[in-house]
Amino acid sequence: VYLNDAEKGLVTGLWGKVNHDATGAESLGRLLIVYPWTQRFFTSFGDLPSASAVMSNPKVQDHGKTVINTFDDGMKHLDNLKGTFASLSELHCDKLHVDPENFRRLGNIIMIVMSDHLGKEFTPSAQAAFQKVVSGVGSALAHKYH
Ligand code: HNI
Repeated sequence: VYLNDAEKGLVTGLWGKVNHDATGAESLGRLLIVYPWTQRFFTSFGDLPSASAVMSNPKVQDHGKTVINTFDDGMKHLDNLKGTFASLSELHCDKLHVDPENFRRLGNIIMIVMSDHLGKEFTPSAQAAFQKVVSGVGSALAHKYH
């Protein structure tokens, strides 16, 4: 994705202000609640009978952290997202069979969670810059699909 210097500054500045682990855990939990059919990928997480059970599930939280740490890696390689996520794209396609639409869903949820955490600081310009990042990560993860 192409971000100009102002957008890069905006994105990295705000990303530095949010708690990454909390953002990852909350985002994955919300994905599983808002799009409940995504739970079928995560049978190893055990029973997820209610929204509060999802949000407090330690495996959901752990995996959310794993995902967001990788996302963080992407933030450091905005000029080469496709290369950075190439093998993860293969994994999600060939082994995990995750519909790539879910990358877009999760990206949008990450933005909602950031907006909640940052409040007014998450300005329209910040949202625009972040939308490029999450869309870029989503496309990179979908890139090796066949
Ligand atoms: Ni995803 C495993 C990164 C979105 C389903 N995923 C991983 C791992 C990383 C990762 C890292 C661990 C790989 C390994 O063990 O080698 N996933 C990411 C990133 C995004 C993402 C960066 C988007 C920003 N994954 C999604 C989505 C789904 C998803 C949207 C499904 C809805 N991922 C999985 C599943 C696994 C997984 C399923 C295997 C989990 C397990 O260990 O059983």
